[in-house]
Amino acid sequence: MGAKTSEDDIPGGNGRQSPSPAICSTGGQPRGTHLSRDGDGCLGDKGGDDDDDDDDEVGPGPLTGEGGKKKRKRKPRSKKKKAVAQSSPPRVPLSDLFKSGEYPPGEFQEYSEDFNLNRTTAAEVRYNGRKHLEDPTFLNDYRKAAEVHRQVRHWVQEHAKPGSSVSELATGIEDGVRALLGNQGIEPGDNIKAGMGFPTGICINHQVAHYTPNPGQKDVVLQHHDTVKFDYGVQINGWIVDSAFTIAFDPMHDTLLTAVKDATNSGIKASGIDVRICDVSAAIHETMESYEVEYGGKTFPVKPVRNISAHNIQHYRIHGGKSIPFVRNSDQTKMEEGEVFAIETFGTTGRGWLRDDVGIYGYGLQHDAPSQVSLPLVSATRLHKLIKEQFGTIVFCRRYLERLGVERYLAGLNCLVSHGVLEAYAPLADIQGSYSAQFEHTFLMRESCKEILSRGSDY
Ligand SMILES: [Co+2]
Repeated sequence: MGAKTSEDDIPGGNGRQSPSPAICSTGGQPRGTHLSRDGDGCLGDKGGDDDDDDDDEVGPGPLTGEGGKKKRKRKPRSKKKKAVAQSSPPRVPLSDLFKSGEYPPGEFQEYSEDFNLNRTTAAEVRYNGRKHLEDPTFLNDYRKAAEVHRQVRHWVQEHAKPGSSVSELATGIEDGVRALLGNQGIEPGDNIKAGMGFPTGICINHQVAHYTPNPGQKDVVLQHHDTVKFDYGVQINGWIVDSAFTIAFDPMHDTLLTAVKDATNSGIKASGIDVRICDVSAAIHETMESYEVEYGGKTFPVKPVRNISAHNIQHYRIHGGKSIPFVRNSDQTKMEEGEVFAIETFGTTGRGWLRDDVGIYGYGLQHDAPSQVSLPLVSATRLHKLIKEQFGTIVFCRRYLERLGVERYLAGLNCLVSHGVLEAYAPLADIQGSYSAQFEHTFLMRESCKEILSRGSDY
């Protein structure tokens, strides 16, 4: 999820016409199990069931021949069938796949310079902001959230096709995340323990960020020529993995996707302890503008989007207050040890400037809003209580309210927005006819290295 960096007052909607009513049979029944690819970690040395008697069942094939003798000596199989691989759609809780309770680390990336020599922030200030690092469960939980993200997106990447319904993909992602976390998020407090980090974003072509299907809307169906950006978050105990990728069915988009993926990786590479934001932005900008794309015999520069940014992540706060634009700037703010960053970039063939599209993406409690407010509507007061119990400051969408059985919430939501309790987020779009792409990773600035938690073999 991107941080919008500046206001835009160009009026008017920009709604995408959905080509036809959703007639789509995708998203159906489980197709049986599949083995995860490299990086997904299902069967890695830390994965699988390494805690008990039948480790040797997790092998390349059934035991035959001389293995038979050994087989007889084994304890009887447990009656409950063991899951050793993720299902499709993904429904096997990660706790069943990683019996040791230890989750695979992300990619370790060294800092390019030893910035430890010239720290500028007082040690005590840094320490106070990084107490989470002392929590022994912090890193493992964060890795688990990243593994959930990887396994769910594996399903998306195999499953999303021309003809797929956007709302089925969104609920497919959310059902997958909740199943893998082993938490359906229904009882008060459950969503706060673990769940979606923010509304699932599925943005097509000129829609750049913050579109999610809303109840009652006409469904959108993916087309062959689309670029589709999937941006979703997985959180455990308030630490959110924010990661996004773009898929396209038509190879004409290959260069656009490569450019943006490269720009994101340049931003991650440039990041480090005491590195200035302007230097990360410059690296992103330089990479992005080194590409051009060709559509229909015409050449376009890949423009970085100017009014949305990468960002740091704080506890239960998707946008932690630091913003990293994709264009050159003079921001001297430094990245610091212990911080979590979501480095994302967006490239577009349009103007590189987003305006609010029609509709609403989601809502989030203002993190500094008072917990008691006097509101003119009883329904708003009730809704406020429910939001605090169910989501806290996690950004949510209307679908997340409806699955909790909340009804007739619109007046209450509007009241909470107008009283400054809730912030509403609009979908963001470039000009009609343009194409855009996004890639995003979450990483932790550890003392000795960056750990790119959400890295996978896919991106
Ligand atoms: Co983000």
